[in-house]
Amino acid sequence: MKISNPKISIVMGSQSDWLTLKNTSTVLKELKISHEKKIVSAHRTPKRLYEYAEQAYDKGIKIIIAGAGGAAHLPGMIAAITHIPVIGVPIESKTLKGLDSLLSIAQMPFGVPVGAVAIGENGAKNAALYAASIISNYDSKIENQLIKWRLAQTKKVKKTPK
Ligand code: RP5
Repeated sequence: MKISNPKISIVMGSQSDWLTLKNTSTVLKELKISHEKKIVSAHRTPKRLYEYAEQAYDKGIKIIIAGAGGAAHLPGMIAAITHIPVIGVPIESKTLKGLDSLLSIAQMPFGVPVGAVAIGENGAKNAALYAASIISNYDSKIENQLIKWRLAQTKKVKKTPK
């Protein structure tokens, strides 16, 4: 996987989020989309957060997929600093099962949008597919990969249950 010029950046608030976000990386690899992976905590590493978000555009990043749990302000803070589209993945938290993460990510006030996907693994996988759909608008190689991926998924669905 070539990561010298990644189109997508996967960023997470903690190492513990990787268990979920590695599913995003897996789907992006299936689609042959170059991506980088970073840990940036909005509250534990605020300077790193600013640097990361400020530099993303100049690095050529087209979409940021940001996963965070609990008071999940990472995606919103990144979206506040850069105009690159941010897809937020709510991590399933221990105490509130990720409802806290989902609401923190989805309830952005007017002016700074974050696209929210489902809580946990499904959301992490869909974030990759959604990002691929957006990039497909101007990248025919990725569009072809996405169409192939979707066809393979359709073929896997049996007509009758076993
Ligand atoms: C958030 O706090 C992270 O996104 C993570 O989901 C949650 C818990 O972090 P750890 O205590 O596991 O590092 O910032």
